Amino acid sequence: MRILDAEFVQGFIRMANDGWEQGWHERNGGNLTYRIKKEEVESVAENLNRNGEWKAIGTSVPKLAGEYFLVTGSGKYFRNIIVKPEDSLAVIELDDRGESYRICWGLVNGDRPTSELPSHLMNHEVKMIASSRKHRVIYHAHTTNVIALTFVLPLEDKVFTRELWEMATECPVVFPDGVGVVPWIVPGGRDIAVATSELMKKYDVAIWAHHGMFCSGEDFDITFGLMHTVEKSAEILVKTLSMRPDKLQTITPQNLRDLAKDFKVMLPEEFLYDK
Ligand code: 2HA
Ligand code: ZN
Repeated sequence: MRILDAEFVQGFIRMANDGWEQGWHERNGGNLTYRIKKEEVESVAENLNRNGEWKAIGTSVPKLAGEYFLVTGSGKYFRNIIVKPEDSLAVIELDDRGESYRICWGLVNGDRPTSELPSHLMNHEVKMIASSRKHRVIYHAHTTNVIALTFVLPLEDKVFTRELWEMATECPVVFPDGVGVVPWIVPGGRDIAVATSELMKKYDVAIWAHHGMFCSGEDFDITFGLMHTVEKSAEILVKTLSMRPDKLQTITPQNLRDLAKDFKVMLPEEFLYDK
């Protein structure tokens, strides 16, 4: 099969373009990676070159040894993915120790995978284990309203989780584990990768202060939907705070407990504190 006809490639391109249309990917902002299923790798095998040069990932992800990923390229613009995917994207293979990768397809103009490859792969490793191999998508976007909130709310998991849950009734159901917050750290390196993957053991969402968000999920719909839900909730909070700094009424901790019961989700009590 022609690789661009494969359903997982089409789904990846659609999700990337949806993110562009949301306004989350100015210039070369953001990155997306997908852990390809074995049968999907086999279905496009004739497109893959296995003679590329091995390059260091910059961190070690031994549990991901031998896995294949579809990834965005470093410096590539999300806006261009839909028109020139073979220039913007790559399929990479990891070596048998999870320390190096090689490009098997794409990046035809000789570029590198996303600058956030260490963060993506460390998050993939953590989420693959935590979800019994179900999670396959890691998405980083520059979501405007979440970023704005990182200037005015304390950078604490319990504050962001509770505020975002209160802003839309669907939120506690969509992200019942809450959200984690990473303080400002230089992007692209191992330090931010370690801090993010530590939070991802507990959450599917990590907010990077003054930068953006990381989301993890089983497929493109779930992961895009998660990013979209969190960012929409942040937008409502920004609007609310802009109208008046205190809320006249809100969804209370008891409302949240009642919601959890009916929707059969577990909301940790640590987020249901009295304010
Ligand atoms: O430019 O978003 O975090 C890509 C990024 C780096
Ligand atoms: Zn970024």
